[in-house]
Amino acid sequence: MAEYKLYCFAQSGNCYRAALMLNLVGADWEPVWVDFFKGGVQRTPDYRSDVNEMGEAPVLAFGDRKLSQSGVILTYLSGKFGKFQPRGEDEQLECLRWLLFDNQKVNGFLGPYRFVKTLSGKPDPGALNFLKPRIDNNLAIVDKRLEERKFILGDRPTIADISMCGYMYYPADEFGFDIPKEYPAIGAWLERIKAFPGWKHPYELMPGYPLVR
Ligand SMILES: N[C@@H](CCC(=O)N[C@@H](CS)C(=O)NCC(=O)O)C(=O)O
Repeated sequence: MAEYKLYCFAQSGNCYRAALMLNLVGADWEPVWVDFFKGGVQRTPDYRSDVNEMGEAPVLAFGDRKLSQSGVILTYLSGKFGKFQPRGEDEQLECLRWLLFDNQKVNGFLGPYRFVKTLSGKPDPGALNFLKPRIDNNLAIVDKRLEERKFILGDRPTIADISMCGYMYYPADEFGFDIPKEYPAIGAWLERIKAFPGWKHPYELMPGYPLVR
């Protein structure tokens, strides 16, 4: 039995952050498929009592512990494996600042946008019109930052990078816009991460692709 189990599904960039980190640090892990689309298993009372009271994936299970929130999972794994860690108080705070900005406003908007547009089966123009200008604004902020440095915090990759790339490797047609093309500094940074040993595309790394409705 693998040391780590990750509750996840292929279409989730939130889950991808954790799955990618597990692969990049060389952890002994296996996925547990969360039937998000058809079964909505994450909304059942059993999932909430046994897996995650917040009703979300990803969840990392090991020993008798369960961690949720990708930022917490990334923080735990970086400490455990001594990889992709921010060093010193200033870098730790800077890392947290980018994790929070990402969770709320970068991937925090990209995920719902793609879901509403492509995966929900019923695109809602009002929701898309609300999210798109915010996405444009926030991707431009990340792109500008990456014009000046190789990784989110500087010369060295940290969990801020692994968090920030969450939804950005999914196909452009699922968003209706091409992130690496429209934001060249983001595109070059995505290529740098892709070159890390252990990198895999979300659809290769997690179960549930292609989506069957
Ligand atoms: N901030 C959380 C977000 C997790 C999240 O929203 N996960 C989605 C799947 S991508 C979920 O499980 N949503 C619950 C639902 O819609 O029922 C994280 O980074 O782990």
